Amino acid sequence: MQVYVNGKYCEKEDARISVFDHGLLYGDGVFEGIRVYAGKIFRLDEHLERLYESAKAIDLRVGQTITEMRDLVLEAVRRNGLADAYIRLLITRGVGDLGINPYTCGSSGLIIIVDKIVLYPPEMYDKGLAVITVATQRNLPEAVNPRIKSLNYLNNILAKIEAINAGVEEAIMLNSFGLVSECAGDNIFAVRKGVILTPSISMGVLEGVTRNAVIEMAREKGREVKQLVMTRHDLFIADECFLTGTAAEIVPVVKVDGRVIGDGKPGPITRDLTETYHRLTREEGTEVGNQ
Ligand code: PXG
Repeated sequence: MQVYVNGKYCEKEDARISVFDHGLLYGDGVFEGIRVYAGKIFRLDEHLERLYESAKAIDLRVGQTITEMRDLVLEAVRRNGLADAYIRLLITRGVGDLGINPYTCGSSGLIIIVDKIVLYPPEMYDKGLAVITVATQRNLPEAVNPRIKSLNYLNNILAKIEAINAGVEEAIMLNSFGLVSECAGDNIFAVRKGVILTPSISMGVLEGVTRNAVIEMAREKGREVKQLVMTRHDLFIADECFLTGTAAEIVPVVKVDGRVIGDGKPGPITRDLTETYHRLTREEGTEVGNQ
């Protein structure tokens, strides 16, 4: 594996950064998780756009233009020679003094990891997940806005800890009004009477690339999609529920806080969207090429 770290490629064991990088000291930075399917990068430009928007929001001045970043990502994938992979792209604030002042930092840091994708067990997709609502609230948009995909994931990690300790794999997080926002590492959807529902971005949600793809696919199929205010009640009475994310893709949810969703099995709309999503990820995308 060849990891790109601040201008150089190195072996995994040698992929290191300074302990004075504010990315490490304060979680001051932004990142993306991107998939490569059959030699094509899925929605690369959407991921890059979100990365640069996240950087902009925290006034992180990225040392590369978006076009240069695109070329660096393509080069990193090519070098690693994997047709199916997961790209972790990180921009850190860079090396600075020990104080939190980000403006003491020099140039931004850049790390590109291209690794084999660890697929979730097939049972998770066949049987569906049980999830719970956790006590840890999603960050206030007025604090660290969940729209920023920042290197500081403690809010999500605290939620994940609660879920794991309760014996389930994912946590539903509510915002400070007690409304459904998203899961620790995925967006959430419900289906009721054929209509697809998901919390609107203003509920304190990351605008997931997979979320956008699902909305687009569903509308192309002629389905109504609503982005709205959702409560736990909307999940309890849903016919279907599923989660979306780059790594997990589309995962059916069959139990929420002990309530069985629909008939307790992944629903037909979830299965249909999953099939279409698989086709989409294999058909579209930016060719990595081999030059
Ligand atoms: N919400 C949050 C909070 C996320 O972190 C998503 C939604 C889905 O977004 P995309 O663009 O991927 O459809 C994410 C992204 C993990 C892990 O190990 C998950 C994410 C990022 C990093 C690690 O579970 N999910």
